Amino acid sequence: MRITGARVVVTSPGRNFVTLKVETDEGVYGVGDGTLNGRELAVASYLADHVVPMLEGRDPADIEDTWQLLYKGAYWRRGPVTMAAIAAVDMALWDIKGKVLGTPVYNLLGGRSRKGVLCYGHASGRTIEDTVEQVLRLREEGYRAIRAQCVVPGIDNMYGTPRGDVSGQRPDLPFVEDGWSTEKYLRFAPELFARVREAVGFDVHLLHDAHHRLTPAEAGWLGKRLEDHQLFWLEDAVPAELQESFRVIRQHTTTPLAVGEVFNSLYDCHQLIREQLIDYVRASVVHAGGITHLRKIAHFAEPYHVRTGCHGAADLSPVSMAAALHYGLATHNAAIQEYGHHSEETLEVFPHAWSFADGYLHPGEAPGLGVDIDESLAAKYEYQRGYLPVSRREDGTVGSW
Ligand code: CS2
Ligand code: MG
Repeated sequence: MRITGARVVVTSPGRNFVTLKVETDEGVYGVGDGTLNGRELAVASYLADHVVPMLEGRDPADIEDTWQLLYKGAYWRRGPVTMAAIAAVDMALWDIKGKVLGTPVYNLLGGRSRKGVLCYGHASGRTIEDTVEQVLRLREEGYRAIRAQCVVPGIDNMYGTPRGDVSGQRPDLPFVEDGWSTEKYLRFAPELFARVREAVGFDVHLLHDAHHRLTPAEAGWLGKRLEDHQLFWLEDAVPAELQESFRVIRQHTTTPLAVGEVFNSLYDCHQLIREQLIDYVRASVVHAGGITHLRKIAHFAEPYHVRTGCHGAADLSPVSMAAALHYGLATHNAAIQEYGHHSEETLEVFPHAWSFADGYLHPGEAPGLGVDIDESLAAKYEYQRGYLPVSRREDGTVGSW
């Protein structure tokens, strides 16, 4: 079997997705996700203009060799664009391999390690009462793990809360500017979790995303005050470019730490793992080089008691979700999968075999990844340039959104 070509499909059913379709001379094709929120066309061009010509004529069965060729052959290694492009190829080749062998990809990764992939839903309220209500609703829907986020009184628009009036939207900017106050947030977060725990008890895992906004000392302070609420994890407490900064957090708190949805290779987290500075790596199949590389991160992490909890917000496509669930079902130290809900039109564009039941996600038994893209439907949703918001503190200083 030989690869005859590959097509990049950019579609925007509510938000932009980049999908790679790798075709072969025996009619079998595979799909992969290359979506990089806010920079989608960079990956689309990287694939179409630079990667696809390298694939033509190759044997799609040679997944590891193709990965190494695209990684080392680029000379300029790593980075979010490169690794998302490699990921798209990698997912597509695993999809083809499963289809050719007539088996779901998880069977090619060692088979089932669990009955289903524990997942977490999103409760995002405007008030604490609103957030509590959403947590209780999600528990009723069967979720065993729930992330709780809430608007902090006095902060206009912020990450993880329902977008009301985009008060940060300035006519002269293509992106929204959110507000931020660490002081107000630190005073508020412990109260949020006291109220949520009081309402939901301890039978449900609670998670929280600080979204890169604290210093290590602030994160240590917050983690200590959350310990009695037994969070499953406190995510992205601190930007992790300086991996050693997590030593400060670890000195102050035993609240489990998760980081890394922005990581795109093992090199971004090997110190965090080696020094056991974190409990969960958040790297995803689309941003960290595909199933092939994500497994290497997981296998490196396993002896250090570090598990994975893959990013899975709605800006990662259903193709990513499918690949993540095959990875998650088979990988011993895959602990939990984020389950961001896609729009109805997105789910129609990407027919899939994966499903949710009783707090777990299942990849399904279809050969390959069990997901596809309906290209005629995809063509109805033109690309629309979009930006992630930017965060500014009360004095106007740019922060981490
Ligand atoms: C968030 C994401 O789900 C999460 O943990 O950090 O929603 C993140 O903001 C987006 O994926 C960025 O594109
Ligand atoms: Mg996050």
